Amino acid sequence: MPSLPKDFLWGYATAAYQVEGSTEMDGRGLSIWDTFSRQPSKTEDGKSGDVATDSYKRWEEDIALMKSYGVNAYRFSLSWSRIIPDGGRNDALNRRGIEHYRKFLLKLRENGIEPLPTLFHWDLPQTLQDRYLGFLCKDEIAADFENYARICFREFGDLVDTWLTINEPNIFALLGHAIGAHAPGRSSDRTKSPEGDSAHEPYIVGHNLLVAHAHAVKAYREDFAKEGGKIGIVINGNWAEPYDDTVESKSAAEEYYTRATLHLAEPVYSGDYPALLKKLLGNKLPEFTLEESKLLKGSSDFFGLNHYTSFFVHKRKNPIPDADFRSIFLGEDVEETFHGPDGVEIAPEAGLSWVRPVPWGFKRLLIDLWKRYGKDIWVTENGVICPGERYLQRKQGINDQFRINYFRDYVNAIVEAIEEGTVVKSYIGWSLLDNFEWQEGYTRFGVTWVDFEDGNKRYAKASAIFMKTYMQGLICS
Ligand code: GBH
Repeated sequence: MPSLPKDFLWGYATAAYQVEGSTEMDGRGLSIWDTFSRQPSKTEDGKSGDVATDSYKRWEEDIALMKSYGVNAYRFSLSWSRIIPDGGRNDALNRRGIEHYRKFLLKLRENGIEPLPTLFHWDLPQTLQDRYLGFLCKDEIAADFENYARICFREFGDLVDTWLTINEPNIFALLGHAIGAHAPGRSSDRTKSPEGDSAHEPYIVGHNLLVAHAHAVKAYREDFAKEGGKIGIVINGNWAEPYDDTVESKSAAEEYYTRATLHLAEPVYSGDYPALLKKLLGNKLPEFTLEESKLLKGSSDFFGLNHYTSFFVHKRKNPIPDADFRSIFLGEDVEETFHGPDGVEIAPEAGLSWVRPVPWGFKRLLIDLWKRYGKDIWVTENGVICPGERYLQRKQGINDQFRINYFRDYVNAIVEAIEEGTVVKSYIGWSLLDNFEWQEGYTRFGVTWVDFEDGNKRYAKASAIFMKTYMQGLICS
């Protein structure tokens, strides 16, 4: 029974630093992820994206692979430091980087694969971090990001119909400027970073990311937009299910959801932070100027959603561990758990501690976001690692039944949400390839097994084969 619309886009996602490698090739400048992952003990086994899946060189092979998987869309990110090696508005362009992405975009189009490029997936040019602390400095970063965006619109705009500005501003703010687990690694924890203020910086960075996004969108709409052209931001959102029926649990879940999911989403649609967040944070939360608020309101043509998992949430039962900077950002009084009130877990464990398959939570999230903002939802990432997958050999590893079930159930949740009136336009799985999973080193989120020990050879996993038939069966012809 076909049940997804004819123009539904589906495929897989990656991000530049996680797959490209060739970090010194063709005039690329350094990004904060190069610098961060080269410091000792910042990533698992000291790994970096220096080689990654070697996709900067193997891009034609990647496109052929996607073609064989039957997808009609590919989400990837552009590396700012390949396009403007020093990043700033007065810095030189790098034609070789621009040429690479043009060839890449053309080839995708030739193969009937709709490109969904993201301008910024966390790999800020290092020079901008050195010059003015990157996203901590609002006016500078807004102007430099706008300039970079304009160059991309000008150079690639004829080949792109849908632009994504910034990937998961909430995660960049939290992990990069409070926990210190991601570049630029800032934190109040002095064992991690000589500088940083976890109680304040993530809110400032989150704010400035939104302002930068809004400037890029204004530039696009005024000077580059074409018939059918769209632009929007990508928000990471978890669903928070109240642990039980008590008032405490319900308000804890609301607080968690507001902080973790709505904080940097709502301003894009309403022009301001959620009222509850303002109440909870007081003057820790920066205020939008009138002009910023006007710029932001309506600055996304859709709701770009990255979603992986859901939690039960209740009022905190255990004291906050020292230096739990996650709580500073997500609520000091709330606690998330996979364990339900009756001792039953929300879902079985997967291959990483923070993700479990909860398709019903995804459905609730889709319906909630649709009701709140009434914007078409573009699912731009969703995925899982199978239990123990990281430690398997290829022969076992490619039989990723756990991922098949996850994808099938999450796609079915979309079908159900659509039946109930929600508009969902895409389903993009994370990821096309096993790749460099930031501080976790090399893991296996892909529908393609990459042999990191043997020349990065690619092998389709069972999930890639399953999805081809499953999605083609669901989409109306
Ligand atoms: C996505 O983030 C990223 O966009 C993508 O680059 C990444 O490869 C993919 O997920 C898979 O991880 O310290 O407790 O917050 C998803 C959101 C945010 C989920 C960070 C995992 C780490 C655990 N991620 N979080 S915690």
